[in-house]
Amino acid sequence: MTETADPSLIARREGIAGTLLMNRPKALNALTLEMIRDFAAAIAAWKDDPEVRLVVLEGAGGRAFCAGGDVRAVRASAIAGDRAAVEAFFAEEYAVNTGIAAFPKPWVSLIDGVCMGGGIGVAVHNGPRVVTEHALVAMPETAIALFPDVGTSYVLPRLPGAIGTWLALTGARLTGADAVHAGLATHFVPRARLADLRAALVTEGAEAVARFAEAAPEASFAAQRDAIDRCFGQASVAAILAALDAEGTEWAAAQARILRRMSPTSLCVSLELLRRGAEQDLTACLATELALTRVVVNDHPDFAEGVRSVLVDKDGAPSWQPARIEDVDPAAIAGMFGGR
Ligand code: QUE
Repeated sequence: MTETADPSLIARREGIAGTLLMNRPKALNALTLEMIRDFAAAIAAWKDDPEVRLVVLEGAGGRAFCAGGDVRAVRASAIAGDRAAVEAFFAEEYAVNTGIAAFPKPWVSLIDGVCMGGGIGVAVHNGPRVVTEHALVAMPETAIALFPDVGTSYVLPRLPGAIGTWLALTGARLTGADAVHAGLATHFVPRARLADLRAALVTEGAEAVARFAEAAPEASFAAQRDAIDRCFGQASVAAILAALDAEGTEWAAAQARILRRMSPTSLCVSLELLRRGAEQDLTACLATELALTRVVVNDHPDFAEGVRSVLVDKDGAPSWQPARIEDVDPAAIAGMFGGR
């Protein structure tokens, strides 16, 4: 493992646990390639070590578990034409997702703050996944013209009804309780109890989670569950927008306005990816995602533009190509999936 004065992933042995602290608090613990390599090293070191009975994963700084991947750095590599750097980032990140899914012991994520994209990827493929009332869980990729990756193209189609499609296309922000009801998290524990839970985990093991868990408050989207399925269960982005218009509610109008701000290409790629993901295992989903990163990140202008508008210039005014959902060419989307 990389040893520096202020490591971005702090791996320790505490009691019967291996503990991992994502430690880039100013960047909401967004994953760098260095952190991803340290994850891979910890997984390799601990998976067959009988003294490590579980892993406890958390984020430093009190505001975030993990905001995603270091997409600013990925954008810089793409703009520089450094395809090898782009490939290394996603290939190694997705290999870590695979390693976590195959990790033969509990992989306990303590999600007490922002958890988006790549942060979901280092938690969702194993468990338990504990959220607090300060968790904020989202898949915001369509805002930066990426797509639901890190194996979420396997996970999202398996959530109840059309919740996964709704999350992926709109980037809807879930509370901790929402994440439990959606199936992304497994247990709700108030922040005030989290330090005691952590102490119990490293002495007793993952069984301690059940003792600290409380009933999650009602989902904020409970009143919209049927509308989510009616609208986001449609076969195309155009049909989803038509169904939202037909609802005639303030909620549906707000969802349509959100979709109209996202990259039109990304909406179409993401919907197709989720439909395919419903039929594939995790390994196949990650392979499809990796192939997609090559064209979406290197060859399409929307990714660099989306990261610019959300994270670099923060002007919230991306210029998409094409700009309108109606102008996305279905053959271009099929081409991004290799024409298959
Ligand atoms: C979509 C994303 C990411 C995002 C916003 C999106 C993402 C990511 C971050 C992020 C946020 C705050 C930081 C940071 C990164 O935001 O992957 O370094 O300080 O890492 O709309 O996919």
